[in-house]
Amino acid sequence: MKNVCVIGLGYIGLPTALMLASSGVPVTGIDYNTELVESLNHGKLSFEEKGLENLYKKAIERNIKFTDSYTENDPAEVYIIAVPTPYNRKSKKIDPKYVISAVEEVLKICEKGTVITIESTISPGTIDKFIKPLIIEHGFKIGEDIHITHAPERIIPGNMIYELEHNSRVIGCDDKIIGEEIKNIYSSFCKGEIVITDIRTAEMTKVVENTFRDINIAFANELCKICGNDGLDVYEIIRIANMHPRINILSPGPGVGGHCISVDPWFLVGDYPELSLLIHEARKINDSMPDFVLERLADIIKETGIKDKSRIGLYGLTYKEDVDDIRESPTLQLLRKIDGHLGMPLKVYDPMVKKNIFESQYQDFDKFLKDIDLIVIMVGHSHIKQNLGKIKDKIIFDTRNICKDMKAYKL
Ligand code: SAJ
Repeated sequence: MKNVCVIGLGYIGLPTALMLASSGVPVTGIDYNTELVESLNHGKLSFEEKGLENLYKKAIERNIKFTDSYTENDPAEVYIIAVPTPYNRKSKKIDPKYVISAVEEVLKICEKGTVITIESTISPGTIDKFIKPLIIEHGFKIGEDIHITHAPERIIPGNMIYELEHNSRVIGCDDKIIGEEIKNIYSSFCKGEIVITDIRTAEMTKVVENTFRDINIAFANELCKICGNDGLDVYEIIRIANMHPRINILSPGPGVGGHCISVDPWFLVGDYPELSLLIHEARKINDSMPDFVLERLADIIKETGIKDKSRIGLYGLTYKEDVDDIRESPTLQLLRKIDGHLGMPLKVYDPMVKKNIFESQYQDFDKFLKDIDLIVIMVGHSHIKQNLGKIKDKIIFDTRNICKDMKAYKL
């Protein structure tokens, strides 16, 4: 089996490295964050995910190594890059700086025949536009000295380990033989079908998948506004519509967060502004949801006659249920907007977030409940579903439709 090095030990790189190692592939994980590497070397994982601890133990038994140095080990034959790919908020285009610097580090140490596989989501054309010229600039011949492939990740936080094993995948390559070699490596753990195609198709496919989901959620959010305007129950309407064999509408919510769905569609808007009208509109609808929550909240405050606004609490800081990732979360988006609306910080609590980010953040659920009269459920963690009895005397604003048989205001 080829020696593999996974660069970037975050939400995607770490589970991928552990999965490869526990399936018998010799793996080194590299991250420039020395603290992260140290904690991984001391058995401390950097985020919570179902099954991750077990996988880590297996990978350690199989001698996975973690380091912050590219030169500490012998060069690998395959480098899998799983670093963040943010977008430029102004131009809406991808900012490939992390991928570029990871590739540059590899180019400094790699040997002839090395394969670089990019797992990070990238906008269509990124490899042709940024990565190939970089390789040539460094004096390598693509297809001879260095091979480049794209194997975008598809796993969903909250069910990553299962999906790593069972989802199908795509590998984009210039050379089918190299594609087969990379497929062999992923086949060590992936039971799903692995399709080999060209690089641009793989790049576009990944972005299209996340854009599809963003548009579907935007449709649900727009329906929510339309139905609410007429006093109709959007959840019941979606439930019935979804009984149709060809309809699958997603759920309205307080916004779209995370580092994927709320980012990747912008790549298409940035690169094809005149052609991506629906995609752009969907992004705007989803980005409008935290404001919509605030408008609804203002109505509820009026209707219930709440005088003391400091007794309002937001439940949930993460971008979705049962994960500890707060990146781009609807609650953070909302808190950024709140000044003009309520004029004071809301109390916040999230059982998954152990670090205090806000002054008004609680770590004790009961204490949080004692200090509030109105609870806004921003995230439907299992924790709140199991504790609905504790909030039954509060005024509830449920943006996730988890309070089925209790009195609660909905979006
Ligand atoms: N959301 C809704 N309503 C829904 C579903 C989701 O409001 O019906 C919200 C969530 O609360 C969250 C956001 O959308 O704020 C995104 O959550 P998600 O669960 O839809 O997706 P992610 O970002 O956790 O993972 C997605 C997945 N992509 C698809 O399902 C097409 C995953 O497979 C990708 O690997 C991941 O993006 C990624 O890294 O690209």
